[in-house]
Amino acid sequence: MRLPSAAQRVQDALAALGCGARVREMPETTRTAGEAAAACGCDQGAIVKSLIFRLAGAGGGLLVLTSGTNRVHEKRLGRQLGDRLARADSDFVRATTSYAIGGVPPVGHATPMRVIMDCDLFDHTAIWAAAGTPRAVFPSTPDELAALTGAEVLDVT
Ligand code: 5CA
Repeated sequence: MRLPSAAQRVQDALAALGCGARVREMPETTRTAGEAAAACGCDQGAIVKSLIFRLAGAGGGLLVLTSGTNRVHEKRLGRQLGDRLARADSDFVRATTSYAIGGVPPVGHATPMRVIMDCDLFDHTAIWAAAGTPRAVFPSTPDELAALTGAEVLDVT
């Protein structure tokens, strides 16, 4: 089956990283973590939210991979990183990742970014992340995702 070009770019990025995961286009929307959990038939906590923040001090983006049921404590995470996290608007997200909000994947971005991963994702054996479009996802495991992204694992809540 042919993938939309944004999802194919994620599939290509995974392959280039030596990862055999297969991107799937779901029949239903996976735009939000709740919708993605319903479509994948998994716990919402096993959905990976790929969130982009702006580093107010250093400039540039920060990718935070968060469990689908968690909220990032921006002040606390900023303190841990020695910077201040600002909300990224949709233009910033598109410019830094080359994907639109709702389909931002954890890999294959336009700009390499520092990556933080929520330690709560390690409570799940199988996890699902967005793959470029609001209907595309790919399966992974916490260890694999951390290796693929070079993430630093932290408590982000
Ligand atoms: N495909 C799903 C699940 S894999 C997904 O991408 N979920 S998500 O949570 O990672 O992406 C939506 C996130 O984008 C929201 O949690 C929110 O942090 C962010 N977002 C949504 N609307 C905006 C907006 N207008 N500006 C900035 N960020 C936004």
